[in-house]
Amino acid sequence: MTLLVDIEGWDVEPWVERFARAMPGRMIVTPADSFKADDVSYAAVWKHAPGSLNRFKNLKVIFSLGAGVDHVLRDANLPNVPLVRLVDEDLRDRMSEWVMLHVLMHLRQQRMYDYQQYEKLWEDDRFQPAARDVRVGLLGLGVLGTDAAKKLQVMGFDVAGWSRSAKRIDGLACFSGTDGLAEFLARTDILVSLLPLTADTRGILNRKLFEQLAKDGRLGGPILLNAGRGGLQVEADILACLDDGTLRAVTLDVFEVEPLHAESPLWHHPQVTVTPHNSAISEIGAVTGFIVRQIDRFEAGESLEHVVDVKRGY
Ligand code: NDP
Ligand code: OXD
Repeated sequence: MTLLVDIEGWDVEPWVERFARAMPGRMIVTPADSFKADDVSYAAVWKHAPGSLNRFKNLKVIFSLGAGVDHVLRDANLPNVPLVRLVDEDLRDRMSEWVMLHVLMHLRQQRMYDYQQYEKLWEDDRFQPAARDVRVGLLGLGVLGTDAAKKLQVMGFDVAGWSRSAKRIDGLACFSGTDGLAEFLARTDILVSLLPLTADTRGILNRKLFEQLAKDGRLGGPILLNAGRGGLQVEADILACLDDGTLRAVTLDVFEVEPLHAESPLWHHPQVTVTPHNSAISEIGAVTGFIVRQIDRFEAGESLEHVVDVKRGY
């Protein structure tokens, strides 16, 4: 069996090396190598060229090297084989760290204290609300959203979540579907987006949604964090809503176009914090370990885990 590692935008060599170490005796190839297309049984991909997987007639499984699969499903000519997405504790914990960091940064107004330090200003008279008085809402209660929600609860925040299907999670106010969205938004001071990018969620982070966020919160206006995908957000609306006070501040890890272009006003907006799509990286050892386990299961006749529902889009 041959494993094709097809990566755009990251250095492929360390991945090939790690797969080769983890799967001795197997062929690990990249699209740039010469190999027999018919020998390829598995493909591990990050942003492969659409249409390029069709020539592998004996392909059995496609593995996404990330938790999101929009980069795979944008391929309209995808072979009809199972698509497995990454579910991994390391990635999950990294995402929760990022969420905690930025929720706390907004709660404790750290950007303002950075500025004060720079200006040598000793001013400690600003109002500091308690975490219990701040309502955080997770858009998406999947693997990542649920873990972040639980960790925010430990810090004392008043946490709710929104998902497609109805859920019951201890101590968490759960809302679902289009019907539950308005009520969820109306009780949210800090909105954390951990949704996948699908036909239903594209552009969901827009003015209409921001205007439904709580207006009576303790932070002086609603705050948005998005680490889901850039395609969820309408950046022109985010900027206009920051300028007219509909939003107080945002932290964005993902963008409509990545890398974020140099002219984007998001870079230098005083109420915007930018991170370069690294809230939760795919750590090579953790990801290759996950894929090797899935291949072992598959070859032992067991079912694959975390197979994507292609129709649903995640
Ligand atoms: P999951 O599939 O486990 O969870 C997705 C959640 O979104 C589910 O709760 C699902 O609802 C909900 N959802 C999907 N569509 C809708 C909809 N139309 N309306 C309401 N809720 C919806 O995904 P993960 O938690 O593992 O990952 C989420 C996303 O995070 C990934 O798809 C990826 O885009 C992004 N990501 C970003 C990273 C980064 O570095 N910035 C790193 C890793 C992931 P239900 O539970 O009912 O199915
Ligand atoms: C992912 C990502 O989907 O890194 O895992 O964005």
